[in-house]
Amino acid sequence: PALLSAMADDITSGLDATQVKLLGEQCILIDENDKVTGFETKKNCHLNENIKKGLLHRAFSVFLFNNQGELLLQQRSDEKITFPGYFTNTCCSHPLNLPEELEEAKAMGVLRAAQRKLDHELGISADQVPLEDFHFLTRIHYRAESDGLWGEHEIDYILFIQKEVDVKPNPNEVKSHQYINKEQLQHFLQTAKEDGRPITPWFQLIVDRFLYSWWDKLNDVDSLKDQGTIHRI
Ligand code: DMA
Ligand code: MN
Repeated sequence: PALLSAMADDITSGLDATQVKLLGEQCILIDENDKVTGFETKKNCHLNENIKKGLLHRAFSVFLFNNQGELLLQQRSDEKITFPGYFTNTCCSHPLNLPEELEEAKAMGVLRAAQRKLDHELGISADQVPLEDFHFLTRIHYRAESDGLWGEHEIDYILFIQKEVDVKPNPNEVKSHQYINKEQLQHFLQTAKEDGRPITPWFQLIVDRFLYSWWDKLNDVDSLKDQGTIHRI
C-alpha cells in the first residue's frame, strides 16, 4: 500500500526537534503473527493514515519493580509526539532494524532495545539491568489513537524486571517518575480522570486485563510466561 509520508516540514513543524529526529528510526514491520515483513520509519509507523491500512510494528513495554515490589511509573514528557504528558509503565519503545535488535531467539533483540531505552529515557545504565535479568512474559496486540494524526498499532512484548536502579531521567523523554505499590496504583488510576492525569491506553489495558494478577506472582514470574500467545486487546 502507498504510505503517507508527507514532507517533514508540514506534519512535524512545531514539534520538538529532538523527537522529530527520532521519527527517522527504522522500526520493524510485522504481520499479525509477529513475523517480520519489512521496515518502516517510526514516523510512517505512527501515522493513523498508515495504521488504518494495517501497518503494524514491533514494540516492548518494560515494567521495572524495586526490591519492595513497587512499580516504577513514568510520566511522558510534553515533548513526546504521541501521548505527551501521559502516565505509563516504566519504559516503552521499539526494537529497531539493527542486527542485534532483530534477534528473535529468547527475544534477545527486544531485550537489547529495552536496555538501550532504559538508559536513554531514564538514565539506567545497562550494567544495572543485565539482559538475563529481564523476563519476557507475553505479547499484546493493540491499536490506539493519540490524536487525529498520530497513533499506535503494535505487538508489544511485555518485559518484567525487578532491580534496584539509579534513575536519572532524560527531560526530553520523561517529565516525572515515581515508585508506586499496587494499592497506590489502584487509587492513582481510579482518581486519574477527576485529577486530570492522562493514562496511556496500553498501560490502562494491561492493568485492566493482566497487571494485578501478574504483580501477585512477582516472586514466581516464570509461571507467568506465555510467550507463544499474542493477546488481542
Ligand atoms: C512505544 O513507546 C511503545 C509502546 C509499547 C507504546 P514510545 O512512544 O514511548 O516510543 P519511543 O520512546 O521510542 O518514542
Ligand atoms: Mn509504536
